[in-house]
Amino acid sequence: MQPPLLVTITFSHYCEKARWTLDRAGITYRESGHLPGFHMLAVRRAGGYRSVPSLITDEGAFNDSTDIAKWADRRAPSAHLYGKTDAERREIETLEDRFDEDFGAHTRRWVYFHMLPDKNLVVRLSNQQAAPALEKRMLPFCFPFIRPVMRKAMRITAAGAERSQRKIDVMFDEVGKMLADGRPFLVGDTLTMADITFGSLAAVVLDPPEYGAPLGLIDALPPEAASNMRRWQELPAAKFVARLFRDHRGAPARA
Ligand SMILES: N[C@@H](CCC(=O)N[C@@H](CS)C(=O)NCC(=O)O)C(=O)O
Repeated sequence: MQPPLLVTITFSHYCEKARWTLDRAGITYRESGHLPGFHMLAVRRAGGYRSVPSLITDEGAFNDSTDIAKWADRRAPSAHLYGKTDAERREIETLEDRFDEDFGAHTRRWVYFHMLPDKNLVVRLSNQQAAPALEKRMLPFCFPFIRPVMRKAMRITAAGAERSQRKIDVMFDEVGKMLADGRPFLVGDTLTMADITFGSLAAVVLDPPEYGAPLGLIDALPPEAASNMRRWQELPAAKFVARLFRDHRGAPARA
């Protein structure tokens, strides 16, 4: 039997959430990494539905990072992805949903707002990814068509990016307050989906070196955006993310 196939946009933070989850659960998988835009065909071909991450398993396709986490939890209960008690599970599920809905879309929009104007940066970053050579060759020609589609789909405007920046500030503040009592993880005494979700979705604005695909944005984005990332990196919630990546991102279980 083939290991499950994870279809990704390599540098996408929801995809990092899925990769980290599978790695943490010790589940061996193959990754089929793609560039934005090109992922649509790849995911449909593999048997998924449009967006990534999509995990193709012998039980069918799972098209959402949380569904992938729930599947991994059933396969590897001893990883305690959803904690050790029912009360912890409820808290973790609530946090995971909040981070997915109120945070992930904002870190992504903020980064894309600063990245998309610079075609050379997008091409350079894409060339570093573990993605098909044909996609890399086609990107410089297709990017002028892909960029407006991305801007429209994610409502990437100056006003939107400003709103996202405020939302990121608020979430970092809120998580910083949770951590102020010195807890080692957001919920309970072990790494759970609350930490993996927050860490992954924050990572694109913090640039931890252990991220599961090349990022290196802090040195590549315009100075104003980079200095904002440096400001965020100093916050307690960001230092927590840096520690999660350093101590718990772990060796990949990819096939
Ligand atoms: N709620 C979904 C969000 C996934 C998502 O937004 N994926 C983006 C990449 S970061 C995507 O595939 N966008 C392109 C599309 O929908 O075609 C999850 O947690 O998996």
